[in-house]
Amino acid sequence: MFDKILIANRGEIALRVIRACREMGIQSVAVHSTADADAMHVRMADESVCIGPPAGTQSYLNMASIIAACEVTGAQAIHPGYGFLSENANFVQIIEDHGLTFIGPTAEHIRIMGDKITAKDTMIKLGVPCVPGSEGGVPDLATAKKLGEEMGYPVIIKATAGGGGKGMKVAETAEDMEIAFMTARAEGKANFGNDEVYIEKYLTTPRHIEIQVFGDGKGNAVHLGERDCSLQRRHQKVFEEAPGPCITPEERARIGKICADAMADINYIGAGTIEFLYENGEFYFIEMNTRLQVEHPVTESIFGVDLVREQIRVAEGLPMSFTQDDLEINGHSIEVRINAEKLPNFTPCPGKISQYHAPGGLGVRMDSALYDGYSIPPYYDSLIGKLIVHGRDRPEALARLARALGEIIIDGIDTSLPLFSALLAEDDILTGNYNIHWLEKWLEANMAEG
Ligand code: MV4
Repeated sequence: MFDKILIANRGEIALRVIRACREMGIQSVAVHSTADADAMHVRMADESVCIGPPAGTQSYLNMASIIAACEVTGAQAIHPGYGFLSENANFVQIIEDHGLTFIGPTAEHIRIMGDKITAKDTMIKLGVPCVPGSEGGVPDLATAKKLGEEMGYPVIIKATAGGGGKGMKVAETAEDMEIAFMTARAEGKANFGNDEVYIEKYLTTPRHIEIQVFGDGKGNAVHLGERDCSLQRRHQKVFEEAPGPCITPEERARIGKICADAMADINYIGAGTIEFLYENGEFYFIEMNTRLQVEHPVTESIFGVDLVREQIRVAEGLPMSFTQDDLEINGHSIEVRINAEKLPNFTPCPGKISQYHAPGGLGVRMDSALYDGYSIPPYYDSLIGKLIVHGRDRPEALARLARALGEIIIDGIDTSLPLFSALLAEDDILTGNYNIHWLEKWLEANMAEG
């Protein structure tokens, strides 16, 4: 059993992990950059270690400093949160070489899922439905054109190492193929040092549905239903909900079992998310994330489980505290991501919080590291809080979201909060009638970016 865990992250997710540690009677160690000396995660942890200057590359991404912080404090395990080093297979290897435990999947699973061609090939073999497309990588333009003709346009060319929409190009017709193929390749090379690409049929109006999975690393795995994360801007999620408003219990059980069985087959350990595009009643795998995700609280809310506690348990070699049969959905949950950004252009807006008041009451969870007088540093992600609401059904969750949005006070900086009140006035949001393009179209029509 761990006595002490180091959290290699900052902000709300660091607090999230510290909270789980405290409930489990485990000591927590915060690490921080010089810019974060006054951050809430440093205040809340049992101990803290400064690991470097403000830039993420020199602090929260600095593996040597983080390992040294473990040795200095006697922490036996590292929780990576999300982002930073959470999906870095080399980091996992180094942690293990130092006799420490990474709270997360194995280096091998991170590596497999980090390369999208390998991930897709693995999922096909495990019986997970995928988007029709090339078998593996596409070596040259001639092959790409041949595949385009065979599959029928539109198609999408994706860099195997891609992420965040980088290295991804749609070819609407054969005429677009040369530019799309060459651009996807060049972006893969420039951003990830890997020019390998693959091709898929382009789905025009899907929803983004992701399945939460969890494994014990010993051949047992469960699913915790889906989240609908279709409302995105520039590949950043804005509003997430569980269960998905368009997914039936039968569909959930079917795709959930496929995912859980796949994870059991590979002895997956810890939390994972299997991402699908969902169109016309069909699920198509696109990628897998081998980390705890930002939006995990909506799943926790409807299942009444603590995913971080479970991550720590399985990392200690303990079984999960539930089986598939124990997992039952209770009600509906919605999360909105509060960013320090100025609308309408979503310009990052760091600065000093002159007043902060968190919303509360039944069915309201506010995960944030803000406090009165806190200065948001300009060096990191603009996410400053997540408001998660839970209700007995979707209308109750929506009403609670509107109510909680009315209670929040974040003064001194601009935030994305006004966006959510505006979204709640839209019929399509109230009825759940949206797909991956809905938000961008709505912003174009309603925000008139300057
Ligand atoms: C697609 C697609 C349509 N067809 N693949 C975007 C980022 C990466 N995670 C996968 N993405 C997409 N892959 C096929 N075959 C459309 C997208 C996509 C998207 C997916 C999920 C959420 C928002 C999106 C916004 C634009 C494009």
